[in-house]
Amino acid sequence: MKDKFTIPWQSRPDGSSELLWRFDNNPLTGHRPIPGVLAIYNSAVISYEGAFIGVFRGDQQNGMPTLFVGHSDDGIAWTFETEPIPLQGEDAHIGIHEYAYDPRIVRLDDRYIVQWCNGYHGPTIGLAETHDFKTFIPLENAFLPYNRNGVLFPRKIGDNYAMLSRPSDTGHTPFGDIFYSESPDLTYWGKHRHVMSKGPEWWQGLKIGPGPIPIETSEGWLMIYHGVCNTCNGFVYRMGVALLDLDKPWKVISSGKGAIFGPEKPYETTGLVPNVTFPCAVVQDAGSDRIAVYYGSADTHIALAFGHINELVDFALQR
Ligand code: BMA
Repeated sequence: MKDKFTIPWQSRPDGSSELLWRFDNNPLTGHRPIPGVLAIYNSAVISYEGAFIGVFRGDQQNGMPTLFVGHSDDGIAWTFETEPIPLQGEDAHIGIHEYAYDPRIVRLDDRYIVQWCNGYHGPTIGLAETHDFKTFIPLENAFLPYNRNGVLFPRKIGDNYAMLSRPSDTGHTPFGDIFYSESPDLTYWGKHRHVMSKGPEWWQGLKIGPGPIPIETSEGWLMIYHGVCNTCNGFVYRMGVALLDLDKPWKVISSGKGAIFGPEKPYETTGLVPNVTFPCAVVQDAGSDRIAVYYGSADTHIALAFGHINELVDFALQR
């Protein structure tokens, strides 16, 4: 697998017309992946020094989620550090992380920025900077509570850093649209714009939230996102795609009709929270439009799916 591509990859199975297809050795992680951690899922992975590194959501024995670094040569077999990432800042308020979950990672210039849902009197967006995945410098929380799914763009838009997010509540948030914000310095955020509303399609009728770091294409920013519907048996999390304007990313060029992926396999329909497929990271092959999507399944596992950027763009453009 590693000889041919720079990412984990399997071709689309014969006879399949799926836009995203599953790795046939899913899931990548199981119950109690490291001592004192019940499950690792909804996590961020990035190519790093010829291999892969990640910041992983680990739900600890006491139920509180926090962040762990993981390493992998092939993006499939992972070794996790057993001590959580220390996230202490000099300012006591920056040091408050009642919990930390659903991380994303982006490379910006020569540094890596981790974004996650940070517990600071309710959920908001925590940020930290690292150069080596050993020392992490926490930055200011990006927004007031309550907010989840902070997802940075991989470059400045004009002169500013830019981030998607989903304002929320203190609980399981039975509502939610995607918003856009800008910052000159990753500290002060403004220029808040509405991007996309939940619905009208039923699969995303309750709420939506940005997923992996948006992918820049000639047609626009490809945004893979999660869409949630409410059923008599609880929330169901699926994935959709939309294209955002390259210069004004709060403008939706087009969004695909229908979900592209959802819970089907036992590791997606059964777990701590059934029926969840929650994308947090994409790695892209250096020489092609192939991508590997890392998603959390059933709030219990990390799983992998594969696709082609060009096909997802076509789907988003409904062509
Ligand atoms: C959301 C987040 C995700 C989780 C999902 C389903 O609100 O907490 O981390 O995967 O609910 O439980």
